Amino acid sequence: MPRWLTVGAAQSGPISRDESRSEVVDRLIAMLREGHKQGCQVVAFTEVALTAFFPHWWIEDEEELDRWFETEMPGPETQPLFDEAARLGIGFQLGYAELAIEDGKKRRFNSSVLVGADGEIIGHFRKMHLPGHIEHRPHNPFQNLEQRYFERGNLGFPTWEAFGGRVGMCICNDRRWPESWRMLALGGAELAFCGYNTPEHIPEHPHMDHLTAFHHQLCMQSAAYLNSLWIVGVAKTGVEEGVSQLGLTSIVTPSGQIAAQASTLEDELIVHRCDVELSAEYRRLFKYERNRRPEFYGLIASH
Ligand code: CDT
Repeated sequence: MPRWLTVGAAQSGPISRDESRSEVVDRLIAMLREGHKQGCQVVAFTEVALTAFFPHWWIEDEEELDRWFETEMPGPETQPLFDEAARLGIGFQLGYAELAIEDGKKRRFNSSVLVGADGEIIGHFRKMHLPGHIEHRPHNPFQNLEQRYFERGNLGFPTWEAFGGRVGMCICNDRRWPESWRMLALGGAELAFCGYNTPEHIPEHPHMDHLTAFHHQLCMQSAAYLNSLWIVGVAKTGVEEGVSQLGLTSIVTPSGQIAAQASTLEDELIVHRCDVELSAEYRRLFKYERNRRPEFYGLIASH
């Protein structure tokens, strides 16, 4: 029996450095409404969806850095997105920079939330694999300071019952690590969301630039097939403050095939009616119960 879930992937075009949260939220709401018109039950937004991707700049002043982060979710500027989603009865996934006070300490994470059709938060994820560098590299055309501005996530790769299936999240660089997908699959994820900000140019390895799109597709399609799950990859794309970013927002089936893909470098919603049961069918085909066992590999995995 199929389990239908209509999913939207809401790609963001560039966000300028001085664009306000409210202006960005309006853009996200426009895509949410479009998703509702097209029958989506859930719409996924990208990584750090509320601002320009600030790890591309060297920021020394702590107060200035903090302004790129959300201290509450929802907060005053994001509440309209939650309200509109609840009004439309549609869920969403949102990536954002999170500033939390934990153990009396200020902590910064690259995070995402999964929100139900009632506007309530179902799940929270913090990016595990942080790319880039800590120090200023003034000779590079742009920075990649995620290792400076964020801490590694401390929530693991949880999964949740949501939208008629088991759902997980990872964020951008997490997609390049088989362990991320494996943990999600061991947690039973049948569908996973992954937002990304991926520059087309790799400053220290320019001879790899032409492989950026290939490596992205390779990760998404192989991860979907090797773990029998749907993957919804959502880009921040276009030329953002001088950094050209990959598009190719796509919905990939557990067969590894691309079911839907964006064709622009702007705000664009793509939609696909996913049969979540296809994940279970591939797992039956490969006899996951018998064959996918962490102890085969000496792995310690919670699932
Ligand atoms: N945001 C993010 O994680 N970006 C990285 C850039 C890495 S450069 C190889 C990514 O994996 O796409």
